[in-house]
Order: sequence, then structure tokens, then C-alpha cells
Amino acid sequence: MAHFPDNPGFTGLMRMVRLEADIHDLEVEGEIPVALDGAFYRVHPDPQFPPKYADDQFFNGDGMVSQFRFKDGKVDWRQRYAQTDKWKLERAAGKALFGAYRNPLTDDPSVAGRIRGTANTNVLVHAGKLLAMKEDSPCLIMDAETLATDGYTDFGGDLPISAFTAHPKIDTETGHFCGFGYALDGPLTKACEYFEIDAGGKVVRRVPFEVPHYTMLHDFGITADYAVFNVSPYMSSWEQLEKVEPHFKYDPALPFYLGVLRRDGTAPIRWFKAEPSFCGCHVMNAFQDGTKVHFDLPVSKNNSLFFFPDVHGHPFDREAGKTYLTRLTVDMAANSDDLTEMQQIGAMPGEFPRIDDRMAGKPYRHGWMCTYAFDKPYEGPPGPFVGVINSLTHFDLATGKETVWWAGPQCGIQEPAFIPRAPDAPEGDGYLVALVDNHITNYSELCIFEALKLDAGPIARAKLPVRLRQGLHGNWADASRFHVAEEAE
Ligand code: V55
Ligand code: FE
Repeated sequence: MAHFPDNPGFTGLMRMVRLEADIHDLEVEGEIPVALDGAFYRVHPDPQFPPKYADDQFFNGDGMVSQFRFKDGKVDWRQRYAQTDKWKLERAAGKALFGAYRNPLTDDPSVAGRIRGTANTNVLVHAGKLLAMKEDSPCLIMDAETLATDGYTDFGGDLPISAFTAHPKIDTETGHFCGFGYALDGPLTKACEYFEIDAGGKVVRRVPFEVPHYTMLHDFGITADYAVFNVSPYMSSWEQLEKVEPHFKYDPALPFYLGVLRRDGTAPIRWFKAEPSFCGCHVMNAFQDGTKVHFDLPVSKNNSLFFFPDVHGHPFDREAGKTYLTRLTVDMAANSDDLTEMQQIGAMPGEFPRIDDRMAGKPYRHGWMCTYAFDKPYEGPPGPFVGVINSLTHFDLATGKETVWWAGPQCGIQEPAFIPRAPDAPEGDGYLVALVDNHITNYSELCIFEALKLDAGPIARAKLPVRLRQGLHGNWADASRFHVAEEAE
């Protein structure tokens, strides 16, 4: 009997979905662009079994991957669990064996040393495979068409690391997949590695480095020459893991750091420091301008993730936790390692920043985020993520213009993704897709917008007969990328 905890983490708007299904030809309102041939993939945490701890973190749920397959103006939907080693071991046992989020001290002895990953954070197609990622574990491989799980990979032995980021970047100049791993000498260690995997799936670069202290190294940015890492003042300790407290806590007394590493590994990483610190998590983009490195991300004065509590016990400060798009700039020619140049570049607060991914690492103009239109009414039930993530905003960084679409009083929005109109279309010329969840009717729909005309509303809505759980990240892949191109004979 699956008795899930009777608390707001698992009931109401946070109720599990646990549904693996196929729907051929979703109901559509409006017109799906006929030329689109590919799939939008996204993932949400969705515990297969009741957790061992009733207060378990949302981030600990098993990865549930959704695929929206676009072809000939139709959309098919498929949803499958990422069958991690954890998922298989627990399926065989009929119950949870792994304990609290990122806390191996809480696991059943029968799974000691097994990979704890949930593959619940991001899904992206590279080298003909769907990669399902969780930053504490190796990379899980799935079939881009069927969503069948292949298993964890170490890339033919070329990347034997214990952890693989969930926020890779594709450098469109080289076709390289750029990523990193952290805590590579074991839980809470400072050892990290930057790596690149070419378009054929071969590991071509490995550059070790260390963080100033163990932290949540969640996202990063690339530029033509550099990999750039943001360290917000999140920390952990064996003491808090022994007490089964949250894995991460926020210590405002720690500095904020920006680490700049040459992608070719020819110089040690350089850490720029800002005090007093601030908080940033997801990265919109980074780029170089001469010796300067610009790094754009939503930033708040204090902790923005309420479920990672303040280390000194201060209550969560909603106002200081509001994130605004901000440009951090460092000069690689400067002698000082102080990070002092910081400019707010967006007015709407929000998170889940995206770009036209072809612009990763380059000077760019267009960005999109989920935003918080606090002046709008909300009719849904209360819940941890609710009544807040209610709009999508396009940021034109050349003109400063912001264009907002509000999803209405009943709805929440999940992270968008950009789809170019054609492979060679100019930056921003294409579509934005985002899941819109109705908290009253309990249905989700995938909304498709003209990316530069959000205020016109969706041009099409592909409708699900269920509401998906709040998710994390996802990406579009053209059908030509579902398999590696055959070598010409
Ligand atoms: C994040 C998400 C995670 C995680 C660590 O958004 C950080 C940040 C979904 O899992 O494990
Ligand atoms: Fe993330």
C-alpha cells in the first residue's frame, strides 16, 4: 500500500503523478506550426514509492520524463520514468530503499555504495541519445524516441566521474557538449572537473579544478574561452547529514564567488569574490568582450530556495529572496580578484532563465524567464510553488523592453524552451514552448508562442488530460538529432 505523507509536499498541488503513458495526437487548440519536426523533453521529480522521510525534499523524487513529439502539425505525448539504478532496486523491493535527499547515511544497508541518482533535473539530446541528468550522479542514457532507459554511462571509460551536471551547455561553434561534475572525491569534497564531449559522443577535454568550499554547484556558463561557475553561499556538513537535516543550508556570512576557468585547461581557475554575498542559481548566458567576462543570471539579496534553510535559523525572507536578472562582470586583465561590477538588467522578478540556445557563450540579445507578476490575482489553492510563477517574460537586452504574458488567475508556468523557426533563422526568430498547469481544472497544456510576441498569447495549446507535477528543466531537439548521423560511405 502506497501511503504517501499527508503533508503539503505530497498532496494538493504537489500530489504525485506516477503516470507512464502514451497519447497519440493530443487535442490541440490553435495551429501547431507544420514545419516543426522534433520533440520537447522535460522532467519532474515524482517519487515512485512513499519516501522514507515524510519531510523529504521535492528535489529527491524519481525523474519522470515527458516527451512532446511534434510532426506534421500534430503532437504526440509520451511519459516514462527514468529507470535509474535506484528506481530498479526500489521497484524490485517494492519500497523506498534510499533515504533523504543527498544523504547516503539514511539509506538501507542493502543499497550501500549504489548510485543514488534520480535523473530528475534535466533532459537533453546529444550524440543521438537522450541524457537524463542529476548533479549528484553519472549521466543516464535514454532512447530519444521510445524513452526506454539504457543505463548510466562513463562514455566508454573516458569519463569515469561520480557526478555529471544537470546544466550542460552546447557550444554551437564546436558542437561540443560542455559540462562539469562536483564532489568528485566523495560527498562534500571540493574536487570538480570541467569536460567537453564532441558531437559524436567522444570525450575531448577534462580539466580538474577545486571550489573554494563544498557547495551546490548547480549551473554554469560558457564563453568562447572560459567556463564560468557561480558559487552562492550554500554549504553542507557531515554534522547536518548525521542529524538528517537538509543537505544544503544557506550561510549569508559566506562570500559569493565567480570562478573563471580556461576551457582548454591552460591556466588555473581564478575565483572572483563578492562580499557581502548574494544568491544566484540558474544562468541565462555568459560571453566575452575583450578581456571582460559577462555573466547574466537572476540574483537575490538573500536565499531564494526556501527549502534550504538559513544555517543560523533565520526565517525565509520572501522579499530578499526575489530574483532579478543581473549582469556580473569581471576583467581577466585586472589584478584584483574582487567582484565589484554588478548591474540589474531586468525589472520583472523571476527564475528559470532561457535563451536561444544557439547563442550559448556568445554576445546575445534575447532572453526569456518564468516571472512573478505579484500584482495579479490567484484563485488556486495554496502550495509551495503557487500563485507566484504566473507569467512568462521576454527580455530584449538590446532595447531593455520586457514583454509579459500572464497565464491567468488559475495557472502556474513551468520552464520554457526556445525552438528556432529554422536551423539558420536569426537569433530569437522562432517559438517558445512552456507547460501551463491549471490548478483549478487540474489539466496541463503545452503552450506554443511566437517567441518575440509573447503578449499575443499562445498560437497553440496541446492539451493533456492530467496535470503534470511542477518540473525542472527541458530542451527541444530536432528529429534529425534523435540518432547519430550515419557516416557517409
Ligand atoms: C537544484 C535542483 C536539484 C538539485 C540541486 O535548482 C539543485 C536547483 C532537482 O534537483 O538536486
Ligand atoms: Fe536547475
